[in-house]
Amino acid sequence: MTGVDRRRFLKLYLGAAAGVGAVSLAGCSGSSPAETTATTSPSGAAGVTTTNAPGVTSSPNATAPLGDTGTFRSPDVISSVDGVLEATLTAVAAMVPFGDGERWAYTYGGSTPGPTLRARPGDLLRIRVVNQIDNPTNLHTHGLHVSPEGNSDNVFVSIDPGSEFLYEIQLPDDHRGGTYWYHPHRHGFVAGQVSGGMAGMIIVEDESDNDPVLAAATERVMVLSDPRIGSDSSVISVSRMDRMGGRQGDVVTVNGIAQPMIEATTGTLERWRLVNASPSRYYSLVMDGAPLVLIGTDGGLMGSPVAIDSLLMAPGERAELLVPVTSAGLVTLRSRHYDRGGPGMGAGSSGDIDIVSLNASGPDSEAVVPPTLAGAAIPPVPRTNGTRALELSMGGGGMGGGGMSFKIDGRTFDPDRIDNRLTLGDTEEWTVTNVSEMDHPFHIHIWQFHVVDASDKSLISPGLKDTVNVPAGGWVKFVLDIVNYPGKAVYHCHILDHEDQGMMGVFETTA
Ligand SMILES: [Cu+2]
Repeated sequence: MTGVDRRRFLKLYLGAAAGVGAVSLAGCSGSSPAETTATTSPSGAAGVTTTNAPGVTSSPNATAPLGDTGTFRSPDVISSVDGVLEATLTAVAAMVPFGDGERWAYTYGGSTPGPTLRARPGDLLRIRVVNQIDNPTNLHTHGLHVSPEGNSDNVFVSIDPGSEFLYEIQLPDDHRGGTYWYHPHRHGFVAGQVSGGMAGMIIVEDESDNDPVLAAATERVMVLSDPRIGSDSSVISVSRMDRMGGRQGDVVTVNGIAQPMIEATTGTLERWRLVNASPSRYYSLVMDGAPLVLIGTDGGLMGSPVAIDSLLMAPGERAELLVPVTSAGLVTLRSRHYDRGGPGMGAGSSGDIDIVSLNASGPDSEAVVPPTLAGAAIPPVPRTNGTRALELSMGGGGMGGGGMSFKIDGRTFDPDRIDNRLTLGDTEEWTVTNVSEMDHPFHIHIWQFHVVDASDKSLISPGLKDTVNVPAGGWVKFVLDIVNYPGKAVYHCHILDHEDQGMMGVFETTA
């Protein structure tokens, strides 16, 4: 399979710098509400009756959600106070509300997603993780530029059932503002815990958030997940085929709610912070009823908003959107069919599904998307002094998938082996090639990078990234500035079933 037949993100409307510019988006209504599917009425399906027996492959949901639609709800927020963010994240299995009933989930303190953590550059995150589930866990602060050692963002920590661990994660004074997230990273248990519901957003606010347009916008946190729906822990049991393809859930949720509805008034701007916290599912996002305006990526805000017609979000990726609410009616963020390849028939495909809708009321009114965002800028691509090549591959297997292996540079993960040795102060261009038949999102800890070239040019991001899709049979080149933080950390495929099966490598950075 090649990238030729794929619809990809960042088909820029912007031919010229004028682009989105100071375009007034008043009256821009896109498709009519009649074209959108019924997102306001509950679907007839019961919310909690579909239980997956262990080992049974559930079909990707291309149809109505199992739960009824609900009102949009934000996760709880824990903010730093006087430079310190104090939080306790208790990993515990619980029944959580879903539709008219409940579903089983892994939670932080009874909630999925966990609380949103809001901090500022220079803050200390003091996060106590208490493990009350029956398998080991830990915590990764995905995207943060922090130390990977000790009790900082150290994925080699293991917190056994019944025990706890205190993380102290120091943000540097010059940390970029942006949308980051946290989730367990205990090798071998990651896909089950994240698919079960253990994830939450981290927002770092900096001066770029003081832009008057952004400051006046209504901010929404959107944690996209796709849980399997059931009444016990069998929902995190998966078949070999699920593990090969990467498990997909029964229903797509935003902050735990299927197809939530936002009520808004015309003349306002909405700022949506999205994270794809699904273990394997890709979202190919389009917007009906409003333009799709990208203002930020994994590594924070870009200097200029970019109008796009679709946005691919692989697992682990974040995006910030600005949604102008200009006329009464429905605005719907929808994910279209996307085929990420796979060893089995349709293992990695996702059908069309509505993600979240906004119901606007009021007279037609302007909502102006600014040409630039004050204080937001992407640093220039630094000059490189070295190159490095990595290869993603899948081997073995065959019919039924027994023994399929997931490798980087021909090896599966070994925490005691250093796969790449890096030197502080270097700037390298990495080429990650995918010789397998399915897409793999590549994620590196500690740093953000500049995607400078790719086999599919639509993957060249205008913003900083820590996770990038590497298409089946394709490649991606990025520039990595190896600044700060010696120590051992990892890069890996963010299809979490693949990571758990060893598609991960260790790098060590020294002075
Ligand atoms: Cu993968």
